[in-house]
Amino acid sequence: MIFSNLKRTTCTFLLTIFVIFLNAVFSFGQESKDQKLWYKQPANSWMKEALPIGNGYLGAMLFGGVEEEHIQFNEETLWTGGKGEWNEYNGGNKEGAHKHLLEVRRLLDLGKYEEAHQLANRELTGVIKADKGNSEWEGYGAYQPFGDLYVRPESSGTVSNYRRELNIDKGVASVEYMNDGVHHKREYFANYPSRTLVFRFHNDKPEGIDYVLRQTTEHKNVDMAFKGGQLIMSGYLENNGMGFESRLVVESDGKILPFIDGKLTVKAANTLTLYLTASTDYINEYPHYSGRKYKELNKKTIEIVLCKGYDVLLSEHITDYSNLFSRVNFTLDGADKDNLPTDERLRLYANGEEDHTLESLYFQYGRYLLISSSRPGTMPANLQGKWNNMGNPPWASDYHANINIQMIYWPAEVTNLSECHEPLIEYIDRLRPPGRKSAKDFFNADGWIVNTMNNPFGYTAPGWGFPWGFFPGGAAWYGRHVWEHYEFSGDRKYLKVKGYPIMKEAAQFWLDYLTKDKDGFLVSSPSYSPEHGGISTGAYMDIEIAWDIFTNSIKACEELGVDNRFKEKLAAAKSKLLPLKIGKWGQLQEWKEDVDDPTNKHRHVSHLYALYPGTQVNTVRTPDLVDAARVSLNARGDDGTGWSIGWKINFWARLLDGDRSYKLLNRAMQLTQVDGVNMVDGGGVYNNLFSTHPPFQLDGNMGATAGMAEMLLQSHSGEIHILPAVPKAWPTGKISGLKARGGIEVDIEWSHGKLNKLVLKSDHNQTVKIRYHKEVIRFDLNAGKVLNLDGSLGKY
Ligand code: FUC
Repeated sequence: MIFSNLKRTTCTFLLTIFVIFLNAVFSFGQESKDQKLWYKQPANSWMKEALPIGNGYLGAMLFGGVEEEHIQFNEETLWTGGKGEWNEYNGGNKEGAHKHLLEVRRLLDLGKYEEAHQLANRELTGVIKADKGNSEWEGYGAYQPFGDLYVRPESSGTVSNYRRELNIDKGVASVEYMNDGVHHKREYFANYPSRTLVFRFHNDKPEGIDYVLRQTTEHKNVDMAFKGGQLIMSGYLENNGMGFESRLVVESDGKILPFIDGKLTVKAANTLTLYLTASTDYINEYPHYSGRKYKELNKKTIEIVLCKGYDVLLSEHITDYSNLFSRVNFTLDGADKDNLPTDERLRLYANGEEDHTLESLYFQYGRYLLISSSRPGTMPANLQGKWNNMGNPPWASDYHANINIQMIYWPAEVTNLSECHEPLIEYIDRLRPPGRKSAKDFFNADGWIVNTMNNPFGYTAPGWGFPWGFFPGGAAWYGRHVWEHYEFSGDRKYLKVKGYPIMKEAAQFWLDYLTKDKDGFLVSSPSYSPEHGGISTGAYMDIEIAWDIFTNSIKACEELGVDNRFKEKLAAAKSKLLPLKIGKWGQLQEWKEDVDDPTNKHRHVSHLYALYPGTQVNTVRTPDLVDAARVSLNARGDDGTGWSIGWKINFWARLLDGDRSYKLLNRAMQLTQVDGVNMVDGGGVYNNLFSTHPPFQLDGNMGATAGMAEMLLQSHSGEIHILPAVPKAWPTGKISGLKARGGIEVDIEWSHGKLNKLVLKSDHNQTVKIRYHKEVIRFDLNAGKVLNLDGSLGKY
């Protein structure tokens, strides 16, 4: 669709006024110096060097090559798997599997663990296509790359002053260099309101230069055509027939020649602007998960994009993005090494040089990645956010619910990005229909469950092998997110209409699933501590998760004044849960039996769920259990995969040991070049600040961001704890815009390790307890008014 000049002018005029208004409201770009990742050379490696941009729907990795720019891109719903691949696919569910449950339990009661495991592993596993074909994820599906865009600017002679950067205050990436006396500048951004990726190539050669553009995809069955100024790539996945289409608008002041041999040449141009959108026929609706009119959607998107044009899209993007990003400012005292490229800073950091600005940059980068991969109306961020360049990615790049997806969302509320949490909650809600069937099929229970691996096609059954695949606790753990979204926002309507129904059903499953042990305590049988150890009755993570969903559902009933009888049932079950136990070497037990191995360094530390993200074990009410958690954590050590180290930053913050949290943060930020898959002592970051398991997983980034917030502010035990775990390494700093439960915005300033200034804002009247060290004081917060406190919690 080509717009007439008149139409374009009118529409641009109206939009410009709109954007001027937005700019006035948010006055972006006037802040102090912007935070950036920057490099003196293009990227070679997708995983370690390329820079990510994204708008939730679409993601792109930018390489910044001089001779050829490579932009690899994704659309969040392009997945193999589902009914399209295999008509019998039904979320892994297996009718009647529960008939074997009693026998598994009986064997466990007799102590016949191996037999119980064999039976469970045969009968309680999810159904997956037997023929694994040529992909590990055949029958289950995997997140797919969409395509690759290559742009070759005519170039010759030497290149100087090269700079590749990602400005995370604005969400804009750029590349700049001189080539043979010509200045080249590229700008890239991912606009969320207009669902588009935008790339601009500019040079100042008076007569312009030529650009050659091509687009590829690894998928077969694809048509590529250039029509009306748009490169349209459409096709369907061979695996499941999923239809997809991308549209790339090519705009230039040069002459666009005919599309020949898959290439488009733009002659004598000073500016080449590309607008890219893509979508598929996927919809997140059980049981078919298809039916989106994706071609119409793309057409409409492009109409709007053409109407807006580059400047409007850029302003709209910066306004939209920085409205979220700028809510939190974090400054740590120390030399600002922004004059050094990020890879150089990482090398120095690995050599032991102090760089606190790099740490605050890493904190903010987590927020950048969340905003870029999870926005209202999108799918939630998966293991790699929205960025993936492999047809057969590690762990399908899916939604793992035994730590990973939860960790990705840990920073959402506390770092003031509540809206970015919404896609997870929406996804959780939509897992309920298949999850109900899983609860019935496998356990003859009401309520709903998910297990370890979830995909976009409602896979909620246990995985197809145990121990890794068995984790019905996933849904109740999701319930913590649903509840926290309420705790932080105070949105009762949300709790009533969406949150509580999800939680209630998740709690219902545990009411049904728990059984009495011989001492009359409620335990989960069978259970496996996630990916660690064998089958058991009463792996403590289950008990802790049940405690959590019962506790929070009871609170929700009270808040809403509903379901009194159900609430009483929950309270009765909660009082009979197997109590947490301290074992023979002072550890918090991982299982009902006192069998923990003090030399075990396993990456999962599931039994400390009660410490973080749970609240059952906390310094205010359960000091003995806190000590036991510390013993367990010391035994597990400070190594692990990216996410495991991320979790430990948070654990130590909850144990109020800021120096240990800091040690782990420092460990998490060690530069590494290791790729492949490392299950034991991986961790670290690549040059592009992606955290690695290895391989790259978004959870490690987000665990660290959440951990830093947790070091500075906690609000999980009925009080707002200021600087609970600030490390000696951060004697002076300030952070503003963090959120405490109750929807309270908190600004903190400290110097020489001591609080200087505290500012609290609430949008409704409430009374809060503020803790600073041993001091706890009550304050009334008045709606819309600011409470200013000094370092001794005195009002001023
Ligand atoms: C869990 C972890 C693995 C990995 C995978 C994606 O299963 O045990 O380490 O992170 O998720």
